[in-house]
Amino acid sequence: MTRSAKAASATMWGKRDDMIVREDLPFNAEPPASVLAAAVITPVDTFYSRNHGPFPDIAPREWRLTVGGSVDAPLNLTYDDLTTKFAQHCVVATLACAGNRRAELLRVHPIPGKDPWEHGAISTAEWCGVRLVDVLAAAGVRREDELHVEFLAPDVAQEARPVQSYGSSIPLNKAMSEEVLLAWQMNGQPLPRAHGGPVRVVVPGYIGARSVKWVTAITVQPAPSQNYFQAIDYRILPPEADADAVAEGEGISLSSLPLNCDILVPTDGERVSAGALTVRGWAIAGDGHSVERVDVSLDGGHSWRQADLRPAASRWAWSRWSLTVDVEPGPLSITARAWADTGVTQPESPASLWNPRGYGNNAWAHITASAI
Ligand SMILES: Nc1nc2c(c(=O)[nH]1)N[C@H]1C(S)=C(S)[C@@H](COP(=O)(O)O)O[C@H]1N2
Ligand SMILES: [Mo]
Repeated sequence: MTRSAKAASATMWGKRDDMIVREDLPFNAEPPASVLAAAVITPVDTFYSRNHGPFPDIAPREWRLTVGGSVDAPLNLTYDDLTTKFAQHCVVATLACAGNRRAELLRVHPIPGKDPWEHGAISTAEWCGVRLVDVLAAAGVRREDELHVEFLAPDVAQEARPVQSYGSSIPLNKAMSEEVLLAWQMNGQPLPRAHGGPVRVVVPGYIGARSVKWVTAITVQPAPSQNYFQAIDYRILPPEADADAVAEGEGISLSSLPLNCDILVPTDGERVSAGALTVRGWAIAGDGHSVERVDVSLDGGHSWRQADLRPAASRWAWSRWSLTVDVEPGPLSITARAWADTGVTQPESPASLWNPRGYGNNAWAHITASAI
């Protein structure tokens, strides 16, 4: 596909024309790192878009949501029911695709058939809607440990085996946490179709794959979803596994995001002026934890300096950091690592994390540039 055709698909879905379009259909696009760096709350036209099928086209008045399974009073809700019968809540939350930073993994060893996401399969928005726990309570959910909540959507994924519509699940304990929303607004606008409008699930702190867009069915059930994207995909397989031959339930299912950080400015290969250089990026800790420190190294991790860390907009949003350093003319190697309130820091190399589907890269962030 030509660059202009890809730019046309970005425009069609309300995205900036400098988005890096990985696939046209299904539409998969990430913003350039320097653009992502510009704002704490990512504008809708800049927010990454990750899809496994064509977008359903559901008018709010036609949309229905069923809530069933291990509940005493199954529900069949209209858009009006959802938006008027429950209290509204907003959460600033970062969504990150489990495949963000995959490009660094496939420079270790190839990962055929998977999009080579660089720095941009992560974005932050203010989401507004109702708490999933309020809807589950209205349905008389049985509060038993070990239950799971499955979300299903109508978009059909040709890549799934067998071909099926998108779905996934989260444990009931997480589903009952106040940060999990059924959202119909993103940054104060009606949720755009590309991001799951009219209504999507937002599961802050978990990989993006669990935030099911265009959700139409919620089922409380004794086991995780059998959907391809829960039972087969979005799992960390051992390096020697054949990703095309794994059975259901093999590998480690991804749920909460790992501690991670990245460098957005300067960008890979950029030529900057010698002298004062402000390095910028983000950091996030796992499932509701906080980032306590970010270190930056200009010598591959021999020595470190602490970056200035700004308070996160919420417990569920990335923390932004920056550090102004003095650089001499010549090649530049910039590395960053974050520390969480639990005292853990990130693994050093993508090589130690390589896995056949290229998920969960949270190695030290690293870019090279040059000063002139
Ligand atoms: N119905 C549906 N929901 C979905 C997906 C999808 O393909 N279909 N992709 C998931 C993945 S892998 C991610 S990372 C996020 C991306 O959300 P965004 O496109 O709003 O950025 O949506 C998730 N929800
Ligand atoms: Mo994702």
